[in-house]
Amino acid sequence: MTDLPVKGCRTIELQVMGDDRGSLIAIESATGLPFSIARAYFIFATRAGVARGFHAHRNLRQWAVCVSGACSVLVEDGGNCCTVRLDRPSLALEIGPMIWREMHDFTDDAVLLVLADKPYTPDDYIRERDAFFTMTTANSK
Ligand code: T46
Repeated sequence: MTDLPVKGCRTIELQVMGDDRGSLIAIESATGLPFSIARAYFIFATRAGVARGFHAHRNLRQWAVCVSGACSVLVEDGGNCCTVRLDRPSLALEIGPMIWREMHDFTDDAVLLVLADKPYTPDDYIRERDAFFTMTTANSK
């Protein structure tokens, strides 16, 4: 696991179990997932040049894995920012609460699998960047 300069975010190298039939990766608490999965979704067929996200969550933890192809994820905590290129199925990105995220540079074959610790809750989204920064600044005082 590698902590990122952004609070509550880290990358995790997942163990690949391979044999002469191919490869398999398991994600569960025993392999480092720090929450119970309440929801899984995946993003695919993203059109060329399209970026997604542009929001934060008040109270959500997620792991994102690009199980096919590649995409980039920008994460920002209100002070620090970094971009992770998810380019292999063995690399997971953990995104904690109160993190602004933007996903971009999807390859044609990208499938971004996301595991979340809560059900879909529209009220949990912070979609205005200025409001996000106001909230993170207030929390850091
Ligand atoms: C996130 C990033 C990484 C649902 O009905 N249920 C769901 O669980 C989700 C995630 C979405 N939706 C609906 C809501 C919208 O009508 O699917 C549509 C697309 O969702 P959204 O525009 O929020 O997608 P992204 O790619 O901007 O963001 C998603 C997640 O919403 C978000 O939580 O962290 O992926």
